[in-house]
Amino acid sequence: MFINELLNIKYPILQGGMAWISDAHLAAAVSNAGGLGVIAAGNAPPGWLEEQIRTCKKITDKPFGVNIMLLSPYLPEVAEVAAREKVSVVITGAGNPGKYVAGWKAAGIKVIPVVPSLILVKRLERLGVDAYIAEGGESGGHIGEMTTMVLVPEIAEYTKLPVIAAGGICDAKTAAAAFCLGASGVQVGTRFILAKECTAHENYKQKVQGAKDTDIKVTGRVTGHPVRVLRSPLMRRLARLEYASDAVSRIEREAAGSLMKAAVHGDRENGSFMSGQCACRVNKYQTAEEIIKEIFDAEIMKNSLMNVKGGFEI
Ligand code: TUI
Repeated sequence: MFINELLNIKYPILQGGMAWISDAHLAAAVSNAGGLGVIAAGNAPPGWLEEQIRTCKKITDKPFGVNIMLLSPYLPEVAEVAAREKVSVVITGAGNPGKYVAGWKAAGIKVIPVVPSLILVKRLERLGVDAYIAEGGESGGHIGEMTTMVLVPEIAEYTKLPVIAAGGICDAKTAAAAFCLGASGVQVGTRFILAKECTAHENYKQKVQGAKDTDIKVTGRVTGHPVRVLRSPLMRRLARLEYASDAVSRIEREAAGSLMKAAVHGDRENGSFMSGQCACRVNKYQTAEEIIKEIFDAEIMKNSLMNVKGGFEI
């Protein structure tokens, strides 16, 4: 099954949940354009999430999702807000969502965990999740070790559930490749940072637009939470700290709040500009609708959707 059928949307595309970047405005624009828009809860308090969900419901009558970041200090409370507000879909990231799945399912919510490896799929298979997002390390932010090219077919060959490919997907050719790898849908993050409806600070957008491949780095490997970011003064400080004897605590202290500084305040010195590798290929400011149409109207996508298991015509 393709995920547009599962999620009751027109195109098999999800917008990546990007903390401090994907709010109600971006999510509603993506949903109104026929994809699945996603509000990212990140580290935000439950009141913020509730307000965003209510705003999104006012701007769109289409399904949308909430991304729950499992390292959030407000995890129990934001998990409860998503259930109470009965959003269509909960996507989880940065951990094992095991103990929350039953509660969301009981609220009639579809649950789609991000999985960085097959081992997590094996643990989740019996819990009744609806699909997986196989997210390769080409993605922005917190990443696993595997590449999209290997992870997507590995998971698609193992599970009967739909697999959504993420990491490195930003246009028709990369999306078509994902369907060829066995995906039933794609998740696109970085490209939506340049969506006109995205409220991220202009400095963030400019950094994504101007990024060269050599500007895209991974920091924080020693902390156990590697994070892909764009080159910046903060990134250089964090990279140097990796060699300090008390690296973990110093990196965590220096990085705390830095994503908000970048996305909300556009702080070029102290901000963390998380981004996927495809930033070097993303440079057009477009509406969410233009982005989605450009991907799915391309001839290569039409061919790929028709040729892949039980294909369909958009
Ligand atoms: O979660 C993301 N991307 C993120 S979260 C984030 S906020 C943050 N900032 C600094 C440090 C940590 C988080 C920024 N970007 N993507 C989904 C994702 N999930 N990537 C990797 C994973 C993941 C990792 C381990 C999912 C499950 C997992 O399970 C481990 C286990 O417990 O089995």
